[in-house]
Amino acid sequence: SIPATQKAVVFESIDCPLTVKCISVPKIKATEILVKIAYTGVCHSDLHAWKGDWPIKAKLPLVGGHEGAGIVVAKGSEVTNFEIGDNAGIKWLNGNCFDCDYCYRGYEACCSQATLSGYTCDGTFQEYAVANAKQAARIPKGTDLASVAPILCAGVTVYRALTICDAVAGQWVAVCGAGGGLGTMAVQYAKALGYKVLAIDGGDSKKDHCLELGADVFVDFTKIEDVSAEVKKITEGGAHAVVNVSVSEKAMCQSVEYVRLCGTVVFVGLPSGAEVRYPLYDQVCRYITLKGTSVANVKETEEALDIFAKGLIKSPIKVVGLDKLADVFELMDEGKILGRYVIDMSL
Ligand code: 8ID
Ligand code: ZN
Repeated sequence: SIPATQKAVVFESIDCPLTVKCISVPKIKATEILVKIAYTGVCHSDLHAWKGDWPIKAKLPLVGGHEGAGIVVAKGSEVTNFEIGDNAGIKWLNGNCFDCDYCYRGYEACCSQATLSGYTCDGTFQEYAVANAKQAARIPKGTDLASVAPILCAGVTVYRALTICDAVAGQWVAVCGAGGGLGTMAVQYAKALGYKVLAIDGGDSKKDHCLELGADVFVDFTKIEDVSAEVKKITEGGAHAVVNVSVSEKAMCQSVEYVRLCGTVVFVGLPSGAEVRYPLYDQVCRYITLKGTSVANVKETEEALDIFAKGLIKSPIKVVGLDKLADVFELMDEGKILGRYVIDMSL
């Protein structure tokens, strides 16, 4: 049976204390499911939301979180694709209209009706969370819900970024921010897609982490003076593609320098207030393509989960209770996390 109240972390205001509170369990609409969250990842976007880093402000008060894996405990009258007891995943893209030009073309995150978990609607830092059934992720029976949680944002986002980066198997893809939550997934999905991976991040523990996950080489931005020159040297002319998941304006700008002629840079990370400036001459005469992308659509989510289900992607996680969210945010702000922290809602 579904209780009337539950525990949650509520962002009351920007930078507010992060304490576990008791709030009402949300109600669902006809098109929605109610998911009992077993595990939820902590993404850097949750930290940006809490800090108010981005131009479009989050709703307040807000329940953050958008990498929630759990079990369907209630469904609306119009829901046909989930049964009570099924696994389900709640992602950043919580719902959309599925009936506009952007949705038809697979750009579901561009839908004017799009709602975002842990940003424009309440997310997964609560025991029971709501999602539109058609947008919620279908997670196969028997899947380890703690390990799959980071796939729901980090995994699907970088999978999409890597499929639009214009590289083909055997070519160099540079992953900048490779040791963090998205980077950890990007290194592995890039290998699964057959790319040669040049991982960029800082420190020996990140180096070991990335090489263990299959990166071909590691460039340490804290030790190498000229990262762009180093990348061009290793790749003999520059990376064919760059997927940049760092939280650094400087690193974003650098990727335009070390991408190869005719190459593509895919921007994913969203450092506060960042602007990327580069010589127009370079873009024109070096034939460079710059892309931005946000999360993934239903189809891409299915594909990313399928690759995970085949055992091709490891999920290096540390599991803590909801009361440790403030500590996780602190470590994340300092760039100290390898892979992902995942919250066990039962702790
Ligand atoms: O759909 C999207 N576009 C999307 C989805 C999910 C997350 C975008 N994001 C954004 C987040 O909001 C955040 O801005 O991607 C960024 C990375 O999220 P994350 O992977 O969850 O963050 P993290 O675990 O803190 O990892 C960031 C890594 O970047 C490294 C850090 O050392 C860390 O490992 N890094 C930094 I900060 N500066 C660097 C630099 N100069 C760097 N790596 C290389 N060079
Ligand atoms: Zn995220």
